[in-house]
Amino acid sequence: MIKKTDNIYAAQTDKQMFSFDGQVAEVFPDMIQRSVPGYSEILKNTAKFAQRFVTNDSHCYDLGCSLGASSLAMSSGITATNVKIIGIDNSEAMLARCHHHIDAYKHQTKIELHVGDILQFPIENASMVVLNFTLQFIAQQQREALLKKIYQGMNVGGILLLSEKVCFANSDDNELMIDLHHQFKRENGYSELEISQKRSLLEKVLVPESLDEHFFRLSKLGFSRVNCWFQQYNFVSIFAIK
Ligand code: GEK
Repeated sequence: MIKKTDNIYAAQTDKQMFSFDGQVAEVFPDMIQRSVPGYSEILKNTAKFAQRFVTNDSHCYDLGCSLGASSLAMSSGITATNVKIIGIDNSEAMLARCHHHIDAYKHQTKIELHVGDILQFPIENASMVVLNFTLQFIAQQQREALLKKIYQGMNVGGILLLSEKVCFANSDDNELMIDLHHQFKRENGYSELEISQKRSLLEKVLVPESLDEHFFRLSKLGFSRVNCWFQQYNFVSIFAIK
C-alpha cells in the first residue's frame, strides 16, 4: 500500500476544526506514524496482548478503528478459534479506506467493520477491547459511561488496551513533554507552521487527561488490574484487566 505524505497543514489553513475527513483519511498512516511516538511499538504489542488474552468463541473490539491497524494487529496475534474482530468508526471516509486496507492484508481472524458511534454500539462477549488513541476524542463527560459499557461487555479475564495522549499535573513536566513531542514531530519532517496549526486545531477536539485520572476511573469501574505498560513523553498505553 502506498503511503501518501501528510502535508495538510503545510500551508496556512482557514480550517476552524480538526475532523477525520477524506483529506485526513487519505494521509492517515503517514500522519499517525510521524505524530504519535510509539505508535508502531503499541501495534506490535497489541498482537502480543491478543495472543495472551483472546479466548475461543469471543469478540474483540477496535473502537475508533480508523484504517484498521489495531484490528490487523490483533488478528496477527490471535491463536484462539472462532473469534470475531469488530471495528467501529464514525468517519465514513475512514471506514471506506479501512475496507480496502483490511482486504489488502492477509488476516486469519474475521474482521467485521461498522460505521457508527462507539458511544451507541453494543459490546458483548469481549475478551479484548482496543481504544487506540480514541477515548481522547470523546467528550470528557461521556468517557465514564463508555468505559462502563465496555467493562460490562467484557468477559472476566478480558483485557482493555487504552492508549492516550496524557497531561501532567506539574506544569513544567507538562511543558517538557509537549516540547519533546514537538521535537519528535520536527525530526519527522513537520515544520513549525504545521506543528502549531495542528496543535491549535486539535486543542478543540482532543482533551487529554492525566494517568492518575485514567487509573482512578478504570479502578472505580471495577477493573481488577490497571497499569501503564508503555510511555514515550505524553503518549501512554494502559492495560486494564477485568
Ligand atoms: C489506530 N485506533 O490506528 N465513534 C466512532 N469513532 C470515533 C468517535 C466516535 N464517537 N470519535 C472519534 N472516532 C486507530 C487510530 S484515531 C487517533 C484512532 C488519532 C474515531 C475517528 O473517526 C478516528 O478515526 C479515530 O476515532 C481516532 O489504531 O488520529 O490520533
